[in-house]
Amino acid sequence: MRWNLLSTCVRSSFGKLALAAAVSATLVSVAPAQNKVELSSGQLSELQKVAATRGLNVDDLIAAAKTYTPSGKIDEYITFASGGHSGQIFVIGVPSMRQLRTIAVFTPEPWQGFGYGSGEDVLKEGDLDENHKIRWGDTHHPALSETDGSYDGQFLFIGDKANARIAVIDLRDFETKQILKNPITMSDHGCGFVTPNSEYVIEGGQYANPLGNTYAPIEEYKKAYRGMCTLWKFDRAKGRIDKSKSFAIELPPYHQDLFDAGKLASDGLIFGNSFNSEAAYGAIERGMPPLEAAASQKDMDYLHVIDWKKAEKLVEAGKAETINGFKVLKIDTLIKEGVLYFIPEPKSPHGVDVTPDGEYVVVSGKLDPHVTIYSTAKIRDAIATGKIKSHDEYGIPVLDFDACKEVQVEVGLGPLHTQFDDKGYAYTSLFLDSAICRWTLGGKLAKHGQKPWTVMGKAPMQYNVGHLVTAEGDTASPDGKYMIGMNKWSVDRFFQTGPLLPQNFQLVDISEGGDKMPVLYDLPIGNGEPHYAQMIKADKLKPWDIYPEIGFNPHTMAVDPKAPMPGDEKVVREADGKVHVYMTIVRSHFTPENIEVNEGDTVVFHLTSMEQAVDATHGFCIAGYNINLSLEPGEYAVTEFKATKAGTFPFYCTEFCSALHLEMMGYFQVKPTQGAAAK
Ligand code: RUQ
Ligand code: CUA
Repeated sequence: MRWNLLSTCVRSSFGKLALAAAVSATLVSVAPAQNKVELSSGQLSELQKVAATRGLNVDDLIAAAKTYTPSGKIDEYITFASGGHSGQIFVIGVPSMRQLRTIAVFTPEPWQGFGYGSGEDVLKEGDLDENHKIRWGDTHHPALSETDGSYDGQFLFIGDKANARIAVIDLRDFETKQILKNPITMSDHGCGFVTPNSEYVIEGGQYANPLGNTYAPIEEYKKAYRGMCTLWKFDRAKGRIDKSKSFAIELPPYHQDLFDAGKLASDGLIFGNSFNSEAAYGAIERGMPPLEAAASQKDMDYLHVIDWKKAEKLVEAGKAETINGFKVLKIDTLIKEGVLYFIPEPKSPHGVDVTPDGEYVVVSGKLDPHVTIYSTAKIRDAIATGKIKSHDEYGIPVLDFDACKEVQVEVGLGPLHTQFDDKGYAYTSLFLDSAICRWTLGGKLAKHGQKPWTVMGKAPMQYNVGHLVTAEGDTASPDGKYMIGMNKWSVDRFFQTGPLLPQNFQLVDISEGGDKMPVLYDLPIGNGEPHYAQMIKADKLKPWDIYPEIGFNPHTMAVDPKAPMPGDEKVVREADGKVHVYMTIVRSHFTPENIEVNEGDTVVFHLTSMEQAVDATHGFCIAGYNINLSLEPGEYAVTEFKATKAGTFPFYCTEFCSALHLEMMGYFQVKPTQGAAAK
């Protein structure tokens, strides 16, 4: 028989497809030896019909086959993407690009019961003070915990640029365990990035502030305002940051931007870039140039090089000062002890990314079509031999640019961030070109037969790509294979959802070399503006399917002594004067079902889910009191509130958990007190 070529959309590339090659065969086989797919002529014409009606070409069919993940099959990689100003983290499977979960971090989220009667302590820890609650965040840079420079799948950290905060997420239950407010500044950006064994989580500042969150007139900017880089000490056994062992590095009031920790060859160093080495602070109202112009006058800004192992020793030796209760190493100490050096970098730089071998640091220049590649060996040598060209206004030694530079590669317009693969390639996002540039690395990572530091090709992005992520692409052992371009604009890619459009995550196949980088899938992100992401091999994650024991408190990661077990259910007024409700939950029943308190009582609900079946989650909401909890199998939750409103308030389960889910309810009644009844 003869194949009828697709009528609407066949491109010449159709001929490339194996199926079409065997034009006169009745059975056509598609390569993979271990999973031989055979299409009968009937199936092939069915496929052609579907393609024709849906307007798909052969490349589309191949992309679909590379990403389509049949029901029940699990993705090879998991991506943790920052949720931007949604304040959350998105969990996305690769290559299917299915969104698996949102992790509530800085913003209350009712489905997870985060911030609606539970998780309050975590959120509170991140408040400015009692009167200044913060209930959102601008998440930028998630960082997976590392062992020897590679992801270990245990913890996840992320910063809040808007309020200079950092959060710790435990990947056993994907829940936020800790939020800390930086005590010395109000905004950050390069947060978080981990040192190779997660000894510290790095939080680089952004907009300079008088340290300690105090006031100083703006005219005193150069004198009173400072930048910073904070090293949060991570206690892996506890799964928490230890604030008492954490410290900050004082920096000049340039706007520090992104940071990365050295590894292998550069272990012990931290690299950070900065813009606004002009120390501009705006004041267009007073006839000065606008900030964006004033901050872009000089040709060079400064790459910061911090020796964190030396800094740690100085802190241990008591050389830090205390600002707002937090240890800070001041600039003069850093200079005297040789902890901090600058290297010129082309103006208005953005990303700073250490190569997998730790031998090079790649810095992009937003206003320069090059990436500048510094050799970490040359940097160490310049420090050791004192190749100091000048000092900045604050006396910080500036190393000679040429002595530290390895090479510059012209990648295109608006370079921002760089990731790596297992084939000796680097990938740099180009914001203005709306593309990702693939170029070859030099040194030990240069692959035989390729010219180092050479552009291989570009993958077009739709549109305005900011960050990008490749599989384990910022570690000592990248996988390559997949890349996601994280595009700020989507313009014409999706249904127009009013004037506010989703962002566009584009999955790119980077498994082949040269200039081959086909886009496989577009995933609209309709929540906040994502920034960075990390993509980890799925089998490195070992999440719990249910909590390990009944009565488990996710905030203490232990069985809670207060967790009620069957037989303990009761409503009692305890010595603290509060009414305690001890409740157990199991399909499809709350015990007790009727609860009555007096108006004005403080009520504490202790709830244990007795469930042991995977995915048997119950919700618990109380009408009128802004409460909704989520109780995963085995979980214990506690919520406390004042019964200030008299009346009858049904409570019910918010998860469709069983055939009798609608019957899973009860009444919470608040009896009016004398005075209230009279009103
Ligand atoms: S940074 S787009 Cu988004 Cu925090 Cu470079
Ligand atoms: Cu439990 Cu619905």
